[in-house]
Amino acid sequence: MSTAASIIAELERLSGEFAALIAPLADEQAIRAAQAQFLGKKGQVSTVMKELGRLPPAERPVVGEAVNRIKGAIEHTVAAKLADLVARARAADLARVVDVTLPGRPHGGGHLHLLTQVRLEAIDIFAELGFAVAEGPQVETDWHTFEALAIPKDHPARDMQDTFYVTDDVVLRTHTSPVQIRTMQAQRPPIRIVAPGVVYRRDDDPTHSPMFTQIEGLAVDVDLKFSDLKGVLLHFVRRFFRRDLDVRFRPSYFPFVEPGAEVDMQCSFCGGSGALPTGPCRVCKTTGWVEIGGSGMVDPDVFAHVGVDSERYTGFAFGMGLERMAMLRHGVNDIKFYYEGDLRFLQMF
Ligand code: 2NL
Repeated sequence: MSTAASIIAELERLSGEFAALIAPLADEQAIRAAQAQFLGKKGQVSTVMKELGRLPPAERPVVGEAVNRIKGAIEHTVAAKLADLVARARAADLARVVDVTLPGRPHGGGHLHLLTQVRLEAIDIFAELGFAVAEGPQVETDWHTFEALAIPKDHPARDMQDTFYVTDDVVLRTHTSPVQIRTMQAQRPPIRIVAPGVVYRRDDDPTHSPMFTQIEGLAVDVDLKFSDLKGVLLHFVRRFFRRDLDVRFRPSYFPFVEPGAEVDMQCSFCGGSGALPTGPCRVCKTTGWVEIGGSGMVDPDVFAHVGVDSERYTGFAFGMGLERMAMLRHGVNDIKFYYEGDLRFLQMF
């Protein structure tokens, strides 16, 4: 049978037990666990308090007071202990010797992606010749992408094989030509623009990616001739490759130009000789020439679609793949390297 005195004595004993238990503890979790063991709902102090109900009412206040005192003491001990932990951690931090004169750990500086470098450089080179940059949406209407460029319904470029269709009338642009179409609709000649940007085609192999970067140029003015086109591309090649490489034009068909030509330049690997000190040049397959894009004089049908008077104006246009330009200049041999984000590749340039 418990008495008020025996309950108080038991509480005092628990208080002492708690003090002994907590003294050596040095981490917050263990201290909180000890607190729960004594003060929690099923803790030892709670168990003793159940005896309280069996005491004569007159004796309860004395015991209640003792319970509160001991609970308060335990809580105070816990708070003091935790404050001590924080203070010790802070003191340890301050005591640590830090030599602020040590050199920092070097981390490689970041830089622009190779394709970005090449794009900006190409823009700069065309800017020297008076070309401004034009941009437009990557999700385009069928009309701006194909119809306005005189690409007939049965042309291979419209085949589902090549084009990502969003709806029947909306596509992911397969070239940046819709940017030139929009520019000709928005402003009168003279026009000199380059349209750089990503384009999308349903292609995927070591030299083709479903998304790649193009730069297209367009000039519209009175008296523009094929020789102006040649001069622009020759200037570009020599500046971009920093060598007096030659360019040549092979007659070819693009629906939006007439005449049209594929553009070759002398191979930047072997300098046009077809041979390297180590053997035959594999980049140009010993021909000394590599293809870099397409070009031509703007077809009057295209001018008609955008309201340019083809009796008064002529124009030339060209398009190149920037991945290919960077491949030729830096020897990148798989288009995937551009998009994988592998640091071993990124840090090379
Ligand atoms: C290629 C072919 C080319 C054009 C792009 C063009 C744009 C307008 C009007 C006429 Cl708005 N032409 N662009 C012309 C010929 C060729 O690029 O194989 N690019 C990688």
